[in-house]
Amino acid sequence: MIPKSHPRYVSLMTRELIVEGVRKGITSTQGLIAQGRGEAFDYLIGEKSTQSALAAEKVAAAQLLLAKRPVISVNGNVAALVPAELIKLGEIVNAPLEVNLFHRTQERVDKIIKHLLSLGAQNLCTGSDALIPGIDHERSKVDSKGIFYSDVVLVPLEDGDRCKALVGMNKTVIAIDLNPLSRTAQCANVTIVDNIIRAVPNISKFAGELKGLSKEELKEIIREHDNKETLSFALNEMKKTLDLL
Ligand code: PTJ
Repeated sequence: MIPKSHPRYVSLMTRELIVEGVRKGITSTQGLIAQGRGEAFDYLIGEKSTQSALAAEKVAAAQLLLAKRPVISVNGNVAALVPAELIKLGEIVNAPLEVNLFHRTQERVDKIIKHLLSLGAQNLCTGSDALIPGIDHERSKVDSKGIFYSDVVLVPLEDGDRCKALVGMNKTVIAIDLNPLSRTAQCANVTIVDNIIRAVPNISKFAGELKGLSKEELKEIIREHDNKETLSFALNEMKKTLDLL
């Protein structure tokens, strides 16, 4: 039992969610390592949403609202950490959730789908009848009416070649990744360098606020965004934390 008074309560409870995800068969054991890597980067941004993260989260909300066929990709880590929050975001921006795993087993896909349904998810893409070209591993398997057909995809938390392949398919990719140097972070159209536990509620909040804007106003928010600049701001924010030590 972790007491609420513990100075690292939130971080420790987040870790517990991942451990619980592994116990339930939702999260891969490799997911534990991914979480540890994320924690290290989270330390470097002060475990809070930085200015550049908030700006990227607003752009992500605008992209999702403007999309014709947005999809939210779900893996074993995010299914353990923010399932209800992803369902809520999907409802706000009218995007289905699609389970897409790197360490894919049909058993784990089914368990994650069941988990999302038990939390009230109503809009799910569950097929795996299409392949993302250029990927030689299991993450290439997608739903022909979901990720394959989408124009904007939110890919939380992965370090792989799928992001590049999706960009190659002319999709707009929004990545959430605490590591600004990862391949996914570097090749996404919009990179949010923030912890998923803060990023998803922030995107939902911005989407709620921006919902009344016109298409032109949303496009203007997107036009002002420069992802290279966002990544360099994120690295600078990390450097500032180190300089303070
Ligand atoms: O469930 P699966 O089989 O699809 O596997 C999911 C993982 C995450 C295990 C798989 O995609 C993987 O191995 O990812 P990597 O290569 O470890 O990359 C994960 C990235 O997410 C790293 O850059 C981490 O810094 C980052 N990360 C980890 N935890 C968080 C995070 N970013 C945001 N919020 C987090 N909580």
